[in-house]
Amino acid sequence: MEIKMHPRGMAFLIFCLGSGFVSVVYLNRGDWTFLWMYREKSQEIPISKNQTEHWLTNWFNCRSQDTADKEPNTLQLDDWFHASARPEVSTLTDWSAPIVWDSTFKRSVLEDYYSKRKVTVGLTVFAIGKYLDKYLKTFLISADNFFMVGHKVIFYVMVDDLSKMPLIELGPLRTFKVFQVNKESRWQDISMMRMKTIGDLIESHIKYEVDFMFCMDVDQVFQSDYGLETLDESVAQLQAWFYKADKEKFTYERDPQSTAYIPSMQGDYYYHAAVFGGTPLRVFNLTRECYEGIIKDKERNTEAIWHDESHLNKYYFINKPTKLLSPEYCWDYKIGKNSDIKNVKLSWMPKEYGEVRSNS
Ligand code: 5GW
Ligand code: MN
Repeated sequence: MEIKMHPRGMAFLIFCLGSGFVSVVYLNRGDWTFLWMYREKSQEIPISKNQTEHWLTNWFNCRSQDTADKEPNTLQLDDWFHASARPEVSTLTDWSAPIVWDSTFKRSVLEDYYSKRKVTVGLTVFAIGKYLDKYLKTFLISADNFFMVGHKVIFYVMVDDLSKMPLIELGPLRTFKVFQVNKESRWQDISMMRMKTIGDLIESHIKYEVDFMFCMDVDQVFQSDYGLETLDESVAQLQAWFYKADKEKFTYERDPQSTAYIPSMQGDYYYHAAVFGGTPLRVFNLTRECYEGIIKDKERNTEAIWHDESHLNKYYFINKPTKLLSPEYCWDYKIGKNSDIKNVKLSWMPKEYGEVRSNS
């Protein structure tokens, strides 16, 4: 028996059990892992000590590469993010979270990092009542074309009528899972109950299936690549109409009776509830906190001014997001020409409230 300390600090215990096979036991971060490596009996070439070492080193390097590949957060901000690439806009929050604008990221570095890790990204979307007829097909076709191209994606689609699910053919690496949900009678509740349903879905499916996820409104359309640069622990979207506004203009909930209350002159940004994301765990925490806030408000007979969005803003005020997306990631063309907006990745569909909200 030989005991070797690997330069990386792992202890190798090598048992040579006859000439038939070699068994390696190694200590990896406190877990004992047993690996049996068989050497073909027919191979009569004797393996010298040096050869064994060489082979083991190669094997170890592959293994440690493999293990490193599964460790999150080994990519440093400087590796992929150029904060100074867009000097005319703000690219860092005061808690040092990147604000991702077009051309602030090195796509090849991100592709290399996440391809090795074989990430799967989830995307939840609700299409209830007239929103199902009007928006879902366009949303899904555009997401198929532009959302995380080249990576595994699962679309979680919540509808109130399964028979109306548009049967579109998705590209490779994409699948959808369709769920039937009840239609709430009040429209405010359709929007707010998404927080409850998303949390339940994370527990039942999403946490087992994806590494990162987004939750989006259906009344939007992808316009160009919406990629790996958007992935992080906790991701918030800057609301297009407010990204340059002063704090006191933000439409936060200002009534102290509501759990979503943010006092005037406080807050960081006004975030858009049409897009939020992160790891399943972080999104789960967000949806549960928002849902609890919504329920407490109902018990107090109050309702926040912008419903789930007010609660989302309160949540991100308390729990700072680790990444922000510029308004290029959820742009409203109605705002008109704006030189900050270089490349729109997702845009609002025209609001035809008279049509889609009637009888809903
Ligand atoms: C209906 C009437 C008023 C408000 C919302 C709805 C509604 C929302 C609906 O009837 N069906 C539906 O599926 N929704 C989901 O909630 C859609 O995914 C929609 O994108 C999301 C948020 O509602 P929006 O898009 O009308 O909200 P805003 O903030 O974009 O105006
Ligand atoms: Mn919307």
